[in-house]
Amino acid sequence: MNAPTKPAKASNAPKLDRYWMPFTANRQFKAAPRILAEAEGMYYTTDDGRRILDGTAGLWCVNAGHGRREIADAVGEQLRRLDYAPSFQIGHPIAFRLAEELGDMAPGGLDRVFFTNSGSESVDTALKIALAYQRAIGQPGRTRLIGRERGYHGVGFGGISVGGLVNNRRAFGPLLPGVDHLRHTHDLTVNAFSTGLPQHGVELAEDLERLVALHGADTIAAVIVEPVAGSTGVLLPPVGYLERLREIATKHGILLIFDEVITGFGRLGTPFATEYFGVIPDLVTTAKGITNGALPMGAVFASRTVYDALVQGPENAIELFHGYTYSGHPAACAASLATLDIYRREGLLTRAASLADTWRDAVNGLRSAPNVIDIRTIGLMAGIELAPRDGAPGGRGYDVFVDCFNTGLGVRVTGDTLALSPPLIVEAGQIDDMVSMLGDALKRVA
Ligand code: PXG
Ligand code: PLP
Repeated sequence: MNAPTKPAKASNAPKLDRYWMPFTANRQFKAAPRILAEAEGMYYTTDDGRRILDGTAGLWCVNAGHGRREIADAVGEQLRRLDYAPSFQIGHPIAFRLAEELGDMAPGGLDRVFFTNSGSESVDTALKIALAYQRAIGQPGRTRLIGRERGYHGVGFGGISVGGLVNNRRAFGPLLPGVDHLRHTHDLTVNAFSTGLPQHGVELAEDLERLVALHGADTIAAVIVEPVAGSTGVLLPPVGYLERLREIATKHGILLIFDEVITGFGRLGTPFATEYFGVIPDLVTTAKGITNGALPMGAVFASRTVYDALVQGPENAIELFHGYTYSGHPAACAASLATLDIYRREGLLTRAASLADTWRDAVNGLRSAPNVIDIRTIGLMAGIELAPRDGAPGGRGYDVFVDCFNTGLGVRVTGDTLALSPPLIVEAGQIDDMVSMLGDALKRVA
């Protein structure tokens, strides 16, 4: 009898063609995939067993580091006790408990909490609340929404309308009507290599006055900005800029929305950017770090003024015709409560403050690396901007990203700007590792 021929080694590798990947060059990726299989602490492990130092907390969300058992256990327990319950005209305890806890730590005392499932949903929710609020206070003509160039507010129609990234907008038609944009504040001719907030650009807040003059304040419901713009390449607000936006918005009865989907939950060294800058908006959008990235969830924080204006009228009338099937999902609430517990126990919401100087100095060690034209840091966040290649913007940034991935470091790239935003548990030695790996990659990539 012939010995059976050895079967070809079975491959566990999944087929790649059916999954339409988000924000990905699908064909390029599938020709040379990068697959993460496991994660623990500060590291991912790839499907071929390589360790990758997570320089970006996943996508800016895994603030307490990977593989936190407390979160997994809380979610498992919750799913076994109450897997799902509707939140329309019915409640379940854990959503109230979470709102209570979030309210205690609310940015600027905005302690009324609306649950969503992502940053994009938080943004759409906040924009709708702003419109409904203006109507509720007898200003129904205020339907205009103001965003900012280079802003990223997720991918819902509301978010891309007020957003300011052309690639995210141009394929999708006319978007929401009645939207206008402030100019962005990024100007390397005057602000390159600033340490701390950029000194120049406070006058760009006067753009809001310009739009008021153009459209009339009585047509404008709200203005939304990221206190620090993340996705577009870590753009810090010029000194005095957010304060001035607040003043102008208040003067004209315009609600100010801070999109804290990235800056929320400790990224800057305060629980929210609202505290970092000492500027209190009317609405704050969050997501990502609210569950340490373990389950999808977002929350909008509203001031009592906004809430009270809307939650009135006949007691049997629904006050806000808005909500998601999974608003306040029990498992997401459990993940969030366990996450907040870790943040508190380990002091993570302020840890970035104690590391910010170390971080700034370490990342600024890359100043003289090839092609670096600016470095921006705040809290545990950094943008390293590279000169674009002639005629091929984005190419150099992408090549550095791939080189880093192949040599063991996870970075984000947007255009030719690399972003770093490690889990808030990062140690000084790991910061050095990140900078040295990135420095080596910059030397290799022409
Ligand atoms: N607002 C802001 C300020 C964000 O950064 C969103 C809204 C949308 O959140 P969701 O959960 O719908 O994605 C975001 C998301 C990157 C990157 O690499 C950033 C985000 C998402 C994915 C990638 O910069 N930010
Ligand atoms: N589409 C249909 C047909 C639905 O019934 C629903 C919710 O009931 C939605 C979309 C919205 O889904 P979600 O509440 O998960 O955002």
